Amino acid sequence: MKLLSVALLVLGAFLVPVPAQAVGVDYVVDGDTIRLRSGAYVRLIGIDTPEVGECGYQAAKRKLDQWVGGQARLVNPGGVDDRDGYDRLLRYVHDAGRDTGLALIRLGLAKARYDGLDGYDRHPRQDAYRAADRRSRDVC
Ligand SMILES: [Ca+2]
Repeated sequence: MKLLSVALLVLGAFLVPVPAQAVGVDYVVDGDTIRLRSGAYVRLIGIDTPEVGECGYQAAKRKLDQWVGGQARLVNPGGVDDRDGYDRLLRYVHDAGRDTGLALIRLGLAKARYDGLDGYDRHPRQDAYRAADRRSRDVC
C-alpha cells in the first residue's frame, strides 16, 4: 500500500506540471483574444496583435480563427495574473498540441509583449517568445 502511494506520487509529479483545459471557442475577437462558449473572454499571454483598422489585423485574426475556431486548450501558468484589467482570462492557448501564441509570433503576425519587460508579470515562456519575435520578420 505504501509502495503504491509512493508510485502514485512519483507518477503525479510527471502528470501535473502543465494542465491544459479543453474549451469550446465561440468566436475569435482579434489576433490575441477569443470568446469561449462559456461567455468568458481569453487574452493570450505575452503577445500583441494589431487593433481593428491597423495593418495585419485581418491576417492575425484569420490565422487564429483557422487554428482555434471551434475549440482550443488553455494553459494557466503559475505566477501570471488569472485575469487582466478587462476581466479577460490570461492563458496560453494551444491548438493541436502547439503553442498558438508562439506560432503567431513565428509567422510575424504577433509581437512578444505584455510581459516582464513591459512592466507586466514575467511569464514562463517569455524568453522563448522574445527570441522568436527577434527572429521572425513582421508582416507589417
Ligand atoms: Ca517579429
